[in-house]
Amino acid sequence: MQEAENESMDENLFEKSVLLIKTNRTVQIVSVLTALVLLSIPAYSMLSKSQTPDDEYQRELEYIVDFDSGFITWDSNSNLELNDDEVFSLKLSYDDFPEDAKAMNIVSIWVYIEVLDSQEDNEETSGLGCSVDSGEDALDSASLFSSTPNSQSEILETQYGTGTYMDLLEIPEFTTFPLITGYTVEEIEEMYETNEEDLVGEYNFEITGLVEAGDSTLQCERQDPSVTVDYTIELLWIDAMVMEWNGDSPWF
Ligand SMILES: [Ca+2]
Ligand SMILES: [Ca+2]
Repeated sequence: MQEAENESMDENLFEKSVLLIKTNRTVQIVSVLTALVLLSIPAYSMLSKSQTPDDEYQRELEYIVDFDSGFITWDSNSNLELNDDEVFSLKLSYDDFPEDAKAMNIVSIWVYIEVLDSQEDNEETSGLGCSVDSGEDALDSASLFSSTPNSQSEILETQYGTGTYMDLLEIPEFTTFPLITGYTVEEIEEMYETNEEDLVGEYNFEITGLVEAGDSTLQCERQDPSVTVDYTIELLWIDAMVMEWNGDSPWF
């Protein structure tokens, strides 16, 4: 009889609680919030787990970067003969990269020209007085215009030889360099890698011959038909190796 009474009381209490929840707005809100908090505990745990990957601890460490690097020839000509003001134009694209270059991390282009006439000019002389006084060669020149897909361009001019690097990767700068800290190894490696979309586009190279004949002398005419240029276009690749700094590098 006592048990039946207790069961009856429990049922009444339960019904009253449900009724209270149904009728009391404050209790409803508190119940909903409690449920949300309970539901969000596993969700929050999963979220915080995904935001702290296994390599997160690497940000606390210090690193140094060492590089392997090398050049792959893209185009060259050691005997490009140009008349005065003649322009040799070369339009290339990423598709024209050598196959082995496409597999490497290309970070820069090295362009070089050399005026071969500065060693042995091909000036011609004609006239009766040439055997007495033929005059002297005048140095020829060549100019080089280069542009890359990342809107870099440069003009060089030389009587001998000159070259330039056209960077395709913005080399990262660290205030703590040569030590690097605050990043994971993967993040540092990515900073030293050129994205393929930064390589796609037009690469233009124009070499202009600037021919100069020496002054003619009495009864000896001087003429210079051409200038011969040697040019080389090389692709510079790097492979960055990120190593944890252990305090005994030979660099210091
Ligand atoms: Ca000359
Ligand atoms: Ca010449």
